[in-house]
Amino acid sequence: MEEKISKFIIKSFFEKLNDSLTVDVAIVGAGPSGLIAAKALAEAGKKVAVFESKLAPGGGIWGGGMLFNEIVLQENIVPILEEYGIAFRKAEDGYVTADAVEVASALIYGAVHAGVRIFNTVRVEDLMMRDGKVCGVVINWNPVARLEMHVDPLVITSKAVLDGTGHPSELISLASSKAGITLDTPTGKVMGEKPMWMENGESSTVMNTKRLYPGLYASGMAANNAMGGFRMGPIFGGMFLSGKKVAGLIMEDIQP
Ligand code: 48F
Repeated sequence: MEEKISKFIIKSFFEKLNDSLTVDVAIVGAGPSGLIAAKALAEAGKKVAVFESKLAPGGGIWGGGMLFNEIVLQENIVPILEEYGIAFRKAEDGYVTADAVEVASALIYGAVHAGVRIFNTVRVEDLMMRDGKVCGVVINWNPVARLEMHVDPLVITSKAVLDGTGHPSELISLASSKAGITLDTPTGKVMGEKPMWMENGESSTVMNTKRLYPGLYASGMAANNAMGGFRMGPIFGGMFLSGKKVAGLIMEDIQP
């Protein structure tokens, strides 16, 4: 019995992994913008894998503001909440609140249900580039990285890579520093996130969501860090719209 249970897990997991060695879109980071982009792309028929370094996907959603597990969204996001079946409560001045745990779990389920493969505890540690284009990600188990074990990684090839790693914009930063490429930012480099300014941060997150190099896109706080946008805390409308926007940009670029 015990042997069979282990075999079932190994077989199913390796079927998933094998089938994800080449995807249309590799998304790095399962925060709100990455998860929303993943679902939209999968629903449009794209093969999508999400790599998340933590055990639990969901990024910065779970803890709401300072561990008060409620998040705030603008009323124009209500259609997206309804798309996911997420309950919300009206606040004042055009805002609604939602339970952070419900939002995180709905976005995760929404992506997986649409056909996205989420690989948790997997850290993307590098990019693959050919002929002036990003064409894949280099992965390893996050515990391997954290314990600084000297273990070589595996590679996933893709038509597009989305940096949804949040505040550090890890892949964009890596592409700039290691590969020395010129990003599509005002300076050609990572601009760095500006201090807290909620209103401005919300709109700039959507504006800053873009392709920064052929094959390489940024959403959410990664886009803000790359483009020098403002920080905005536990208000999430910008993250949702950023995910939708980047999915559209990627779809335009990778249409067969
Ligand atoms: O930061 P995060 O939630 O991404 P986001 O979509 O949303 C930001 C908001 O949550 C919040 C905010 C709202 O106003 O400001 O911060 O921009 O999630 C990023 C995810 O990426 C994972 C990380 O564990 C987190 O779950 N991640 C970061 N680096 C890597 C990674 C990496 N190298 N490989 C895999 N996952």
